[in-house]
Amino acid sequence: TSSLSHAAPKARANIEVNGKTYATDLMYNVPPNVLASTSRKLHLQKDHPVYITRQIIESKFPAPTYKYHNTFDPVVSVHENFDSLGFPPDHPGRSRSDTYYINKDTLLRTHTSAHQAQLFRASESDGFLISADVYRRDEVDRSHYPVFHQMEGARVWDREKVPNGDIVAAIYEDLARLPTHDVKVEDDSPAFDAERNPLQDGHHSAAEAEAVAKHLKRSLELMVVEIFTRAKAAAARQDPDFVDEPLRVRWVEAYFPFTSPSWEMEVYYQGDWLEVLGSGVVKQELLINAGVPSQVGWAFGIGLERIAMLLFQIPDIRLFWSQDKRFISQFVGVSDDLDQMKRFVPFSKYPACCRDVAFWLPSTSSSAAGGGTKASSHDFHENDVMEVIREITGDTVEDVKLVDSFTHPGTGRKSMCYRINYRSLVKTLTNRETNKLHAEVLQAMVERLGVEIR
Ligand code: FA5
Ligand code: MG
Repeated sequence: TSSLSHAAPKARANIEVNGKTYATDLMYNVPPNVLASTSRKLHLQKDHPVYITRQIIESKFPAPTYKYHNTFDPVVSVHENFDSLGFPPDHPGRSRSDTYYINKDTLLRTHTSAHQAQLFRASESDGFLISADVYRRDEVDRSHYPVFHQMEGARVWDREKVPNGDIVAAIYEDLARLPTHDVKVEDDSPAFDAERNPLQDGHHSAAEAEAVAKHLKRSLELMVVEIFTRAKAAAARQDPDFVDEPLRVRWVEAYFPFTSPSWEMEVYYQGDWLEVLGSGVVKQELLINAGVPSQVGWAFGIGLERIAMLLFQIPDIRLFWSQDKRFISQFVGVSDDLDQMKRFVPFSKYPACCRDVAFWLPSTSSSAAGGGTKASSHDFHENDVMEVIREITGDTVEDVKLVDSFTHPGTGRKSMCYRINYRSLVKTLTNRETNKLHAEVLQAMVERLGVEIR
């Protein structure tokens, strides 16, 4: 892990992803460890928990109504990832501090929604599911990793194909074909919100949007009930005395540029509400732009690791990337027989070693009105710190937290202090190893971020 070069992601003329070559430019910001993840495809690796989770969710969205797409390439255009979905030009998600760019027009998809437009246009089925790896510059902790997996789902009805053009009747008929469940679902969110989540006036009647919402919510509730039923069975298989808490689910209003109205589903888990997915009524502009203006429908996007962590009680997201037999061997055979599924039994947790890094941000002097100079640090972004740490330490850091920040009253310079929690998943780190890694982190932060260690 300590042999990685300190150099910033090299501006290379060309890079290769899954056998295809792409030209880079000044926007390029993909570190080698992230680029290497593009070949892993955990969702296609039989018996991997991400694969098993995909399998279970797919079982609740059956073919041929839903068509599955699991091999879309992670390299997409800025247009597909953002423009086609109605992201405004100044949306923060577009920035280089949040998104991995290959070049100014091309990036590693940040979500599976990047493929919505192409599938609406293809219009091969009433519904689809897309599972894929997605990429985001983000913080370092037990539930965040720069690569994770999402599943996108969508279902449409066509005004020109349903009997009498009656979308509402057609949706309620399909709804009546879905099973019911007896889980208590809290849903206080208003049907519409005038500002954030208006009815798409001129495109849908309120009754149509509400029918779509009902079908969406029931479909996803059935999915989460299946997950929790299987999770409880897995726990009981290991521990006959296992007592299950009743599943609690709630819908909360949300905002996405490509759906209205929109909701997130949250599940009560270990004392807290956990967001598992985003969803909503598809914005009609997307369907119009895809050449299918007579269709109406819903879409959702779910985090597969987040569901897999609930399903198997996997405590740390880094484990998904582990090639350690002690991890992999626990899931062997499950893909072929889901009724064999057991909870993950953590192997020993190795001790943690904390080190702090305190530094002054670079001061970019600019002439102040009075002729003096004032420090400013507008270029600093926390994700840059996170990425340097990940690149130098590999998967050896469990989390990184900001513990202090202040601005010097005299010089106006800003100081930050981060606490890095070193803990390997596979061995006990010696003090010497930790010190060596930490020294490399400090050096890389000075070289790459221009900070001054305090
Ligand atoms: C989206 O990505 C939207 N594309 C979802 C969507 C699709 C909405 C279709 C409407 C219609 P969001 O950024 O909230 O939304 O991510 C969706 C889910 O991905 C989250 O609920 C969570 O389960 C998972 N997720 C998000 N960020 C991370 C992360 N850093 N690590 C692991 N899982 C994550
Ligand atoms: Mg979200």
